[in-house]
Amino acid sequence: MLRASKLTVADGVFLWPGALDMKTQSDLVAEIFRKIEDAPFYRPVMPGSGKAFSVEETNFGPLGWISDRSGYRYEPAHPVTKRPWPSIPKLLLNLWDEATGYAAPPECCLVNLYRGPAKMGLHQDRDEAALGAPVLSVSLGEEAVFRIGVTSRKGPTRSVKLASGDVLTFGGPARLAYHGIDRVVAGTSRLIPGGGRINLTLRRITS
Ligand code: MD3
Ligand code: FE
Repeated sequence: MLRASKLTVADGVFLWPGALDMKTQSDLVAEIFRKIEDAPFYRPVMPGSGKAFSVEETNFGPLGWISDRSGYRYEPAHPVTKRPWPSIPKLLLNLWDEATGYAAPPECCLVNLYRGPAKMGLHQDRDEAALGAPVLSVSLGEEAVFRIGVTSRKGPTRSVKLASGDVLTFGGPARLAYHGIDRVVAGTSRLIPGGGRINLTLRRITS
């Protein structure tokens, strides 16, 4: 499945550009849109302030990452429908095995939808007990300007363009690196119905 060669972006960060071919990408998008009939995208809000995210989100898997006025956490059910999250697509479980070789399966597939000016500020992913496990990201649709730094907020950062079908993994020294999405480049793909970009992030939560 990982057609492309593996590039090292930084210590612990690996990129497979164009890992998923077009057919695999469109099958995956079709599966995502079937599953979101049961678990629709919603707009999370920031802890404390209650300010809305510009990104819309949903999850697949036994645990979903959510944000609301009380904080960030993992929950077994959708905050709006109260139903359990749909299962993680089999293709993504296979991709996790192939790309990470990690012994335990991912428990969360966070689905981020970027439309128009949506972006994601520089942050760390640190709500998981299993910080020894890597994180895997799949980009679909329009290109994104991804920023990756180091484990301190004020350290140096670099920009990497992420295109549809690209797969990235973050482990070891990169697991707690600051990262974010500066912007999405409109008009670079027609893969997503209604336009924009979808990112799938697979994570192990429990140790
Ligand atoms: C680097 N999402 O949901 S995925 C997130 O494209 C998130 O939607 C971005 O950051 C997106 O938390 C970036 C790439 C990513 C994911 C997890 C990481 C990069 C990471 C964890 C550690 C270091
Ligand atoms: Fe993140």
